[in-house]
Amino acid sequence: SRRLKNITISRPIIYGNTATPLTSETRTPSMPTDHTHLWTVFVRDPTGGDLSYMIKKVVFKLHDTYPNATRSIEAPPFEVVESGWGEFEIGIKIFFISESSEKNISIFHHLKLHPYGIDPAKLTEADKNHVESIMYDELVFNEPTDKMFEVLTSR
Ligand code: SLL
Repeated sequence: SRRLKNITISRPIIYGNTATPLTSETRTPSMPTDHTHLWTVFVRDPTGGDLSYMIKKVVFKLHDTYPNATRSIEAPPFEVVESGWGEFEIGIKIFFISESSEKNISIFHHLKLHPYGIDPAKLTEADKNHVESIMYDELVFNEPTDKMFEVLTSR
């Protein structure tokens, strides 16, 4: 596959996490009793579309306190839903479709469980019940292969 010189093409993604405190309704018997939160870490299209046309898999590396800390997600939604008690850095490795010949990219996300950064006096129940930390980023493809260019521009 040929590479297209002097061409740069980018596509937006969002990544990050949502978290909510566990309650008697959401806690399940299989969860360790010291777990306090339910959370989801994800990579998504900002407009809600399916990213699998360009992303082959996303590998999420959780804290070593988790069983099977390396979670390889090979189909959308590219996300991991877990419970836990602590915040930590999650490694996120994005792998592109093979036709792209693109190297995988690594990003890090600090899992946020607590609603800090808001004036405690203004903290509402809604703020305490739903925490999120979401980043916007652009995947930049320099001199993409002709196949990748076609994949990216045909939608
Ligand atoms: C630290 N930030 O530096 C903490 C680590 C680890 C989080 C947080 C539960 C794992 C499990 C969990 O929330 N680990 O029970 O499977 O020490």
